[in-house]
Amino acid sequence: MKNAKRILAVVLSLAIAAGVLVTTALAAGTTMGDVDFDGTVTVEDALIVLRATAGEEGVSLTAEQRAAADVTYDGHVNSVDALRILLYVSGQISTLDAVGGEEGDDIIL
Ligand SMILES: [Ca+2]
Repeated sequence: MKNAKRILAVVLSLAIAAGVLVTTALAAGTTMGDVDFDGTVTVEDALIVLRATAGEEGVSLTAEQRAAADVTYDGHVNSVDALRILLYVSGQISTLDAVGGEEGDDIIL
């Protein structure tokens, strides 16, 4: 588990270093991935999910946030959801609406 957290931390750090701090607008009516409800899916949303699922003190998700954060649609919120949000923000996957990705996506989770 510690190794998984370390790997994810490295992935997130590299992604941020690569300049993926790009804001991606959501389709109308879609809020999946927008964990802080500011109207856009950003790296900040992924970091909130990661910090909460890593058990960082003082960081937790409300039921509404958990619903928005479960972008793998498995009923659980974990680091994979954070990673999927990050992949979406960085353009590696084209949607958070359905698991499996679409043709042309670089990575399919
Ligand atoms: Ca957001």
